[in-house]
Amino acid sequence: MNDWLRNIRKGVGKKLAAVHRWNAWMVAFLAFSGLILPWGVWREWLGAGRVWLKWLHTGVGLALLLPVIYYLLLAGRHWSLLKGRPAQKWNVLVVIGILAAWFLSGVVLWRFRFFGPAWSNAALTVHDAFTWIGLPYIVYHSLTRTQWLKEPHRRTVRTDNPKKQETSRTDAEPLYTRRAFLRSAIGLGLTVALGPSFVKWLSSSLSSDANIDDLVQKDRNDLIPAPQPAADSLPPIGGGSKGSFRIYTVTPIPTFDNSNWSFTVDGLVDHALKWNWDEFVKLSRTVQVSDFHCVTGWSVYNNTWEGIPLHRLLEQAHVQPSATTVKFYSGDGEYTDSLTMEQARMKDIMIAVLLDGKPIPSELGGPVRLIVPQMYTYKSVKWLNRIELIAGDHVGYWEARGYDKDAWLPGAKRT
Ligand SMILES: Nc1nc2c(c(=O)[nH]1)N[C@H]1C(S)=C(S)[C@@H](COP(=O)(O)O)O[C@H]1N2
Ligand SMILES: [Mo]
Repeated sequence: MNDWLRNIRKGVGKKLAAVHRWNAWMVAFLAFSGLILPWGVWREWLGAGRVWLKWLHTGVGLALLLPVIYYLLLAGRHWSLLKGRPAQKWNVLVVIGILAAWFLSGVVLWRFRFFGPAWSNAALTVHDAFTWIGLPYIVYHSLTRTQWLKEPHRRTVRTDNPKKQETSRTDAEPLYTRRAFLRSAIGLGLTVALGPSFVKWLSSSLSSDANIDDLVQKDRNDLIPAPQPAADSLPPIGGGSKGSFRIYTVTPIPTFDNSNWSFTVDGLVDHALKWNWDEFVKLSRTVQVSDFHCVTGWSVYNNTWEGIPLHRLLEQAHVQPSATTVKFYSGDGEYTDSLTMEQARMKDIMIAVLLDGKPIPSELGGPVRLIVPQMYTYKSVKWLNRIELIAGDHVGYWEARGYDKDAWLPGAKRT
């Protein structure tokens, strides 16, 4: 695309340069916002701003269609300008391919409700994969094209003084090696900087192992005695979870031991309930297998959860007729969510204590987390330690920040 500069005085050249500039700025913004969005530290820091940033990312992503369409209208003429320059032609094709993959997978992620978890999941993998391929490519492309890396005779090509061009050209010769060196240095630097994260991403997305074992190993919770898995839990009747949990938290990960953990059911109930860990692990549990779908597009399938069905605790506490909402509190002191009374009576909602026969590790919300299989998992409060029955509405953490109050999965049974 160096040719553009040479053809800059021609109309097409100017238009192409403008398209390129617009496209570059939009991609830069998308890269920046796209990298920040899933990043734990930023999730916490951005709070409500994250939802805005997500909308902006989506909006700019959709608007990316404009420069691409405009380019396609000019493409014929651009192509003839690139005659005899296969490398440049390849560059155009690669960039358009990357943009198309980002765009199409982005549309699926944007319309996740229409496409459902299986498609969103595939789309997220594609979106991520092309970030790993596309970003280094584009960063390399823009770095090696900055003015200071170019041969001086390119830089002075615009001058009308032939003498000056002449001198530049001669001066330029020794610099060519410097340019080549810098290019390889940038390539190498990018490989070293991004390679390890790429390999890590690749292996985690290819392996079906959720690494739950690792998390259980280094679990920072210290609750004694450990819950003993039921026969259906170990070996897990679901055959073991498939996929990787992404560890989401809006606070630092809280840890618990016997001295600071308890579980409460209170509010509009006849019998408020409170257990310490010793008492809580003795409550009888059931086992269920369900899928876990985050609204941002990743899923973990076939999780075998063992725990206490929510409806059983509600019956035990005798919910008063005036209660309309069940409010769930996280032991992180920050995160809450709610279900209507009717939703909360669904038989598959579980106060989970074990995952695939092992104690739920602190990263994944242990010792106890909520599981609402028929809804997106922002409803599945981690580090659950209190259930309050209230009259009126409660707007949960993410719902206050723009998430849909209706978290039903497509095709949910709702009973
Ligand atoms: N306390 C608490 N619970 C939470 C969250 C959180 O940030 N804090 N994130 C929710 C979201 S959006 C998802 S997708 C799941 C993620 O669960 P995981 O971190 O175990 O993968 O937890 C949900 N429950
Ligand atoms: Mo989520």
